[in-house]
Amino acid sequence: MMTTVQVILGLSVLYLSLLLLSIPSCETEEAGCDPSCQNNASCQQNKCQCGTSFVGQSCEVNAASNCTDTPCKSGGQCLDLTGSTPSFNCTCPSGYSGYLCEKPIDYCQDLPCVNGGNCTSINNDYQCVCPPGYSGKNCSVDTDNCSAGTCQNGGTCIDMVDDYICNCTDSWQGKRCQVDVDECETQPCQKGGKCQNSPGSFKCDCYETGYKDKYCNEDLNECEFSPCQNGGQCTNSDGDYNCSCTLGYEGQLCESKGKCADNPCHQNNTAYCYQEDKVNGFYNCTCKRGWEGTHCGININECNLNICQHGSTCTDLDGDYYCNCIPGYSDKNCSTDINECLTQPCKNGGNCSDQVNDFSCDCNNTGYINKTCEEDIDECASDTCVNFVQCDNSPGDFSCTCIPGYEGKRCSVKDPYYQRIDNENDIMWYIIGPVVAVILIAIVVVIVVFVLCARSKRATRGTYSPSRQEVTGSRVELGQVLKPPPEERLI
Ligand SMILES: *[C@@H]1O[C@H](CO)[C@@H](O)[C@H](O)[C@H]1NC(C)=O
Ligand SMILES: *[C@@H]1O[C@H](CO)[C@@H](O)[C@H](O)[C@H]1NC(C)=O
Ligand SMILES: *[C@@H]1O[C@H](CO)[C@@H](O)[C@H](O)[C@H]1NC(C)=O
Ligand SMILES: *[C@@H]1O[C@H](CO)[C@@H](O)[C@H](O)[C@H]1NC(C)=O
Ligand SMILES: *[C@@H]1O[C@H](CO)[C@@H](O)[C@H](O)[C@H]1NC(C)=O
Ligand SMILES: *[C@@H]1O[C@H](CO)[C@@H](O)[C@H](O)[C@H]1NC(C)=O
Ligand SMILES: *[C@@H]1O[C@H](CO)[C@@H](O)[C@H](O)[C@H]1NC(C)=O
Ligand SMILES: *[C@@H]1O[C@H](CO)[C@@H](O)[C@H](O)[C@H]1NC(C)=O
Ligand SMILES: *[C@@H]1O[C@H](CO)[C@@H](O)[C@H](O)[C@H]1NC(C)=O
Ligand SMILES: *[C@@H]1O[C@H](CO)[C@@H](O)[C@H](O)[C@H]1NC(C)=O
Ligand SMILES: CC(=O)N[C@H]1CO[C@H](CO)[C@@H](O)[C@@H]1O
Ligand SMILES: CC(=O)N[C@H]1CO[C@H](CO)[C@@H](O)[C@@H]1O
Repeated sequence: MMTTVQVILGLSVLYLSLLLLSIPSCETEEAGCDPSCQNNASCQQNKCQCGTSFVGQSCEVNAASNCTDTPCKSGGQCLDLTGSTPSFNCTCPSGYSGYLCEKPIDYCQDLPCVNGGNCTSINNDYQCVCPPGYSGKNCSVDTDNCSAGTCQNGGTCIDMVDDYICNCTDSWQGKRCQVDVDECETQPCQKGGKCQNSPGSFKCDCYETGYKDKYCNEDLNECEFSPCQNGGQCTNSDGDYNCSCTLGYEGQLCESKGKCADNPCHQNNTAYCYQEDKVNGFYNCTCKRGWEGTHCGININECNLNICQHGSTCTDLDGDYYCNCIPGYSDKNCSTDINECLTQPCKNGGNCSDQVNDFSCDCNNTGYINKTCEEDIDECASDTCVNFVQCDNSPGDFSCTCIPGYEGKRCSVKDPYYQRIDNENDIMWYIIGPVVAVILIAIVVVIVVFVLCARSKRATRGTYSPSRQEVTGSRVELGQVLKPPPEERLI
C-alpha cells in the first residue's frame, strides 16, 4: 500500500515538474512574432522589443552598425549618424517602412475597399476586387443597372444592387414589363359587353347592350340615333329604349305597317285604332262617344235610352243628342233644376225659396208685399191702427197716433195708469183747490200790508222798508234773468 501511494506521489511530482519546465519553453516560443525575435529581444503584441542595442523587425541588426555594413533593406538610402544610437538612419523608398526599410507598407490596412470588396496591396497602392453590383476604386460605386430601355412599355426602373426592378403599368407584367396582361381575365366589361384584349390594353364591345363607354356601364341614349320609324316617339331608359308608334304602325321600331295604317275605322268617329295582331291583321276600332260598330260607323240613338230628363224632348244627332229642356231646367240632360234664387230676386229682406222655373219671396214682417217684396204695404188702408187719431204710412212701415189712454204700435193696448186718473177727475181738483186758496190768501196779505204802509208813511220814512226792498230786489232779479251775465256770452 505504501509503495502505491509513493508511486502516485512520485508521478504527481514528475508531472508537476514537467509542467513547470514547460513554462519557460512556452515563453521563449512566443507566438505571433514572425520572424522570431533575435538577440534576446522579447516579443510583445506581435512586435519584438529590441531595446537600445539592436534595431530591425526581429532586432537582428546591431544599433552600432554603420552604413558600411549595409543595414538598410529594400534599397533604402543609408546615412551614418555619428554619436548617436542607432548610428545610422535609413530613408525608405516608397512602399516600405520600418527602421531598416524591411517592411513592405500594407495599403489595405485602412480597409479602403467597401461593400465587401477584397483588398490587395500591390505596387505602392491597393486594389479592390469588388463584388457584383459595385465598382470604383473603393467598390463604393453602386452599378446602375437601370439603363434606358431596361423596362419596356412605360414601366419605371428601380435600381437595386446588381439588379433592377421594373414597376410596370397595369397592362404589362414580367421582369422587363414585356409581357402583356390579359385584362379580360378580370372581366372588366359590364352589362354583357364583349371583352377584347390587345397588347397593353383591352376594349369592351358594348354593341347591342344599350350601354356605352370603356366598361359599358354608361347608359346609351339610343334615341339620339332616331331609331323609331314612321314618326314613332322614342323614349330612352336605362339600357334600353322604347318606340311609341303612331297610329297604324307597330313593331319595336314601328317599322311595320299594320291594318290600322289603312284607316279601316271611320276616322271622324274613331278615338283609336288598336293594332291587335300583326300576323293576322286583326284590329279594333275604339269609337268616340255616340258611335258604335266594328268601324264606328253606326250612330247610337241616345234618345232610346231616355236620357233627357224632366220632360225635355230628345233629338238624336250624329254621334250625339240634344235635350230641349222645359223652362226651369238646364244641363245637357236637363237634369239640373235652375235655382232662380241665385239672382236674388227678393227685395227688402224677403226670404227667397226656389221653385221649378220660379221662386217665391216670403215678405212677412218686411213691410213690403208682392212677388219680389218691392211694393210698400199701405198699412193705413187696412185696419192696422185701432183707437187712433191718425195713421201715417211710410215705406215698409207705419205709425199710429193713439187717442189718450191707448198705446202700442197699433194703439191696441190700454194704458192702465192713464185710465185711473181719468176716473177720479174730482180728486184732481182737491189737489189744485188748496194751491189756489194759498195763492189768494197771499194776495190778500200783500194788499193788507200795502194799506198799512200807506197809512204810517211818515213813521217809516228814512227807515228800513221791507216792501221797497222787495220791489227793488225783484226788479234786479228780473233784470238778471232778462239779461244773462256776459261770462256766458263768451262761452
Ligand atoms: C565602420 O566600422 C568598422 C568596424 O566595425 C570600421 O572599421 C570602419 O572604420 C567604420 N567605418 C566608418 C566610416 O566609420
Ligand atoms: C532618419 O531618416 C528619416 C527619413 O529620411 C528622417 O525622417 C529622420 O529624421 C532621420 N533620423 C535622424 C536621427 O537623422
Ligand atoms: C477610397 O478610399 C480612400 C480612403 O478610404 C479615399 O481617400 C479615396 O478618396 C477613396 N477613393 C474613391 C475613388 O472613392
Ligand atoms: C474575397 O476573398 C474571399 C476569400 O478568398 C472570397 O471568398 C470572396 O469571394 C472574395 N470576394 C470577392 C468580391 O472577390
Ligand atoms: C448589372 O450591371 C452590371 C454592370 O453593367 C452588369 O455587369 C451586371 O450583369 C448587371 N446585372 C444584371 C442582373 O443585369
Ligand atoms: C409603381 O408605380 C406606381 C404608380 O406610379 C406607384 O404608385 C408605386 O408606388 C410604384 N411602386 C414602387 C415599388 O415604386
Ligand atoms: C314601351 O312603352 C309601352 C307603352 O308605354 C309599354 O307598354 C312597354 O312595356 C314599353 N316597353 C319597354 C321595353 O319598356
Ligand atoms: C270628317 O270630318 C271632316 C271635317 O270635320 C269632314 O270634312 C269630312 O267630310 C268628314 N268625313 C266623314 C267620312 O264624315
Ligand atoms: C278586339 O275585338 C275582338 C273581337 O272583335 C275582341 O275579342 C277583342 O277583345 C278586342 N280587343 C280589344 C283590345 O278591344
Ligand atoms: C207669411 O204669412 C202668411 C199669412 O199670414 C202665412 O200664411 C205664412 O205661413 C207666413 N209665412 C211664413 C214663412 O211665416
Ligand atoms: C547576444 C547576446 O547579448 N547574448 C546574451 C544573451 O543573454 C545571455 C544571458 O543573459 C548572455 O550570456 C548572452 O551573451
Ligand atoms: C206693383 C204690383 O205688382 N202690384 C200688385 C201687387 O199685388 C196685387 C195683388 O196681389 C196686385 O193687384 C197689384 O197690382
